[in-house]
Amino acid sequence: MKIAIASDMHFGYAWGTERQEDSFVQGREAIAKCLDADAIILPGDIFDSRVPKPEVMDKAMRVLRLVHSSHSPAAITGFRSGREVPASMGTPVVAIHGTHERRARGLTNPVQLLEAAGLCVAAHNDAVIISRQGESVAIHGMGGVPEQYAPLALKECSFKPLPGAVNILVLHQSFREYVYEDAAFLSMGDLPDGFDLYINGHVHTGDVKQKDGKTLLHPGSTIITQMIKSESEHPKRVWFYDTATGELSSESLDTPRKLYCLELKATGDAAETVRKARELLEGIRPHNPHPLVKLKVTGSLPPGSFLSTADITRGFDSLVISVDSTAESEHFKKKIEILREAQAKKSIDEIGLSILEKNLEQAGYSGPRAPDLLPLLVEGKEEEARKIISGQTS
Ligand SMILES: [Mn+2]
Repeated sequence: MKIAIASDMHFGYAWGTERQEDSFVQGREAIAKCLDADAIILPGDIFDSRVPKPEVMDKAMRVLRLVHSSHSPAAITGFRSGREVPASMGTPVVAIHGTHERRARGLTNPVQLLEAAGLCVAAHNDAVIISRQGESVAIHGMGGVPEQYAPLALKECSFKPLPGAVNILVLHQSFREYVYEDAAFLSMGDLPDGFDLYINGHVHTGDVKQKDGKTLLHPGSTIITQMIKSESEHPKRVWFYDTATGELSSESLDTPRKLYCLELKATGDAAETVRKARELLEGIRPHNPHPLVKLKVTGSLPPGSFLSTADITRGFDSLVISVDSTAESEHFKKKIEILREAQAKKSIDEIGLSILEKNLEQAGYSGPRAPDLLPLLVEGKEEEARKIISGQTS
């Protein structure tokens, strides 16, 4: 069978900005390129937020409805959980929720909404069996969980390859070997043995890793979100897995914006730096859609001087520019560094969770449900959160 993979489409990303259509344009191209496959896997972050606006839901559903226009010879024939097999969706789509879509137990996440609309099946803590003429592929899935809980959550799912089938395990986490060196994060060694392919969403740069006889595919995102060099060097793409040969191949997308990562060392005063930055921007050839430009300014400016981003970007209406400056005076630099450090290592969710965990610790609560509490509090479900803390629900 030919299994297509399109990850991290981030529907709704940059909503309300010049880039608000990007996720849908690129997501549509990705899905269209997957339509001749037997089945499609979406390894999380299909949406950019856990409660997408109806406008975002509408556009996303119209993209995913493309699968109804194709007719795969393969079909969903069962679930590890034994739940009911849904009606045909043209080409079967198997999805997990990512970190951006995760909500507390008992609350509906947007991937479950897609399932309710007949646009995918959610594979979290389950395995979806897809069959074609006697051949079966079991797609096992675990949706994104806060990183420090991933090793335990993976164990609790007790994934085992299904005998007689090609087995794929789909996750949405950071691996400490490849993302951040953090001992609490998931490691390749935590992956259950015996799967033919491991797929991990979350990482926005696509590549294939091999370790201890295991093949781990990071499909990468279909949209540029980070504006970093690795995203400008690797194409945005969809992947294909041939279950007969075990081969992975990819097809690049044409619709993503071009990304330019520029660097400038501040030498003279602020005005001189602005002039040099504008010279660099003038060197970028116009293109449609408008290119993304990340301009990094290093070096240092005279004490007390301040670099005006507005002065640099004024008039460049056909570029989407982001200026990142470390050339401010020492006083600003220290403050910026603290913020940057906090942002780079942790998402807002993770920062929120660690603050909550500290408070719980002080309050003497040491139960395992802390990751469920934050989303409940965000939703204003204080009574339910209180019940968990007081041990009234398991
Ligand atoms: Mn993502």
